[in-house]
Amino acid sequence: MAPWRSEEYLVGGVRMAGIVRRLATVLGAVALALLVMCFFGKQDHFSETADQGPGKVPQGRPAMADTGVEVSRPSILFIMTDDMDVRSMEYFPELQREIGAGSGLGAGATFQNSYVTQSLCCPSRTSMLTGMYSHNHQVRGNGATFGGLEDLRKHGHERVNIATRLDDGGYRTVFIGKYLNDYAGGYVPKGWDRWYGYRGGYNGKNMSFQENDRVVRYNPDRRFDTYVMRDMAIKEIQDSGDKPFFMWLSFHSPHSPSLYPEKYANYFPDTNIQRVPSMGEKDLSDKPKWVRKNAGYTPDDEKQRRRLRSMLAVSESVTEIMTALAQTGRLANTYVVFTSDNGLRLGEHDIPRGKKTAYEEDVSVPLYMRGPGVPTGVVYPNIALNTDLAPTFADWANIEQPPGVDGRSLAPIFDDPGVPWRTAFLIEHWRDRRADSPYIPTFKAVHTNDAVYIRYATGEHELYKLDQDPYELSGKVQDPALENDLEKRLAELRNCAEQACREAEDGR
Ligand SMILES: [Ca+2]
Ligand SMILES: [Ca+2]
Repeated sequence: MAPWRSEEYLVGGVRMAGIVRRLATVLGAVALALLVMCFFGKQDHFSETADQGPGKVPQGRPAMADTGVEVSRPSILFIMTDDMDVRSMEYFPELQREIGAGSGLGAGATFQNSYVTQSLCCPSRTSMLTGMYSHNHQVRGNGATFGGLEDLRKHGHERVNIATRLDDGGYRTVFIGKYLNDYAGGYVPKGWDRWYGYRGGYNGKNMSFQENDRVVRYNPDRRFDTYVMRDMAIKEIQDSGDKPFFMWLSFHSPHSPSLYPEKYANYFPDTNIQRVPSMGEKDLSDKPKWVRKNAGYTPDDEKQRRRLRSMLAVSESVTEIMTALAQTGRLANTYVVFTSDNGLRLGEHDIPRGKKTAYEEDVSVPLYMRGPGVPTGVVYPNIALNTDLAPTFADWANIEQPPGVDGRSLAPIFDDPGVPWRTAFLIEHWRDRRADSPYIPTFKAVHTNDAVYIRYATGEHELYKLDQDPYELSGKVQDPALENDLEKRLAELRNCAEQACREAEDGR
C-alpha cells in the first residue's frame, strides 16, 4: 500500500467515497464555517457545469481563508507519457489503481474508450492545449513537411490556450518535460509561470532543460530523465504555496530509445509483445495497398521490454509525486489525470511498429482521472478524446474556456453517467512525405461506439465492425446501410468546428 493511501482512503478505518471522503479529509485542516462554505461552493460549481456550455465566465471569486489560502479551487496535475499503448498498461496495475480504476478498484476513474483524434505527437499535444481537432488548430504533422512547433506558433496557439487561460484565472501554471518535438529552448511560452522545457536530445546523450530563463544541463550518466522530471514536479508541488496549480508533467518515456534505470535491467526478461490475432495478419486482401506493400514485420520483443522498463520508472515516479501531494496536504483537492499523446502498434496487421493510422492500437490511449467529485473505482464506457482535456480542465478550474474548443468537458459524466454523450468522432492524418515511414496516405475516419470507417485520399476505404471484429481483421464488411450512415457522419465531421463538431459527434 502506498504511503499516501492512509490519508486519502481511510478515515477512522472506514473507506469513504466521493464528497464525504473529501470533506472528512479537509475537516482536520480548516474551520467548520469555512468547510461549509467550501462544500456549498463545490455544489454550485457542479450545478453550473451542467447548465453552462463552453465560453462561460467565472462566477465570483474562490473562497479565501483568513490566511489567504485558496481552499475551493482545485489544483490539476496532468501527467502524460509519450507513445504509451493501452494494451501494455496491464503491466502497471499500481499506476491504474493510484489514478484510475484498475480491475474496478482504485482511487479514480478509467475511461476504457479513450482516443486521440490524430495519432501523432505534435498534432495531439496541440489538441490537448487547445481542445481543437487538427483541421482546426492546423498543426497537422510533426514539422518535417508541415506542422510542429512552427505551425503551433504561426496559428497563435501559444498566445491563447488552456495554460494562458488558467494563468489568467489565477492558477500557478507549471510545465515540465517534453513539449513539441522541435522545442530547443531559447524562450518560455506565454502563460507558464514555471517552465522546464526538455530541449530535444531525447537520446540520453545530451540532456538539458530550459528552466525558466536559463539552460540547465544534466549528466545522463548520473541522472535519468524521468527522475529529473519527477524531482522538478515534487519541488514545484512543495513550492506552490497557497495558489491552486496546473502542472503539465510530460514524460518522454516510453518513447524510443526507451531508456530505463539500471535497477530495472532485469525486469520483464521473458515478456513478449502480446500475440493478438492481428499480429502477423495473414489475409491482407481486405487492407489498402499501403498496408499490403509494407507487410512482413517481425515484432521486436526486446524493444517492448525496454518500453516496459522505462514505464516502471514512470509508475514509480508517479507514486512519489502522489506522496508529495499528500504530504503537502493537497491530494484531496487535486485532480490527477494520466494519459498518453498517442498509442502505438507493435506489429499488428503485419506492418512495422508505429502510429498515425486509424487502427485501434494507434488511436487508443490510457485515460485515468481522480480528484474531487470523480467517483472511485468506476470504469466509464463514454468516448473520451484528447480534445476534451482542455475543456475539462477549464471546467474544473471554473475559468473561461479557450477559444475554438471542439471537445467538451468530461466532468458532467461524473455527476450523471447517463448524460447524453457523443456516439462518434473524427480521426485525421495527412501524408507527410518527409516523415512517413512507411508512407500512409492522407485519410479521414469516423469512429463510432462499435465501428470505424476509414476513407483514404487514394479512394480506398476500410470498414470494421469493432463489436464483432475487435482486432480489425476484416475491413471489407458488406453492409451498405451502415456504410451509408458512416459516410454521412464523416461528411458532417470532416470540416466541423466547435458546437457543430459536438452536434455531429452526438448525431443530432
Ligand atoms: Ca508521441
Ligand atoms: Ca484481414
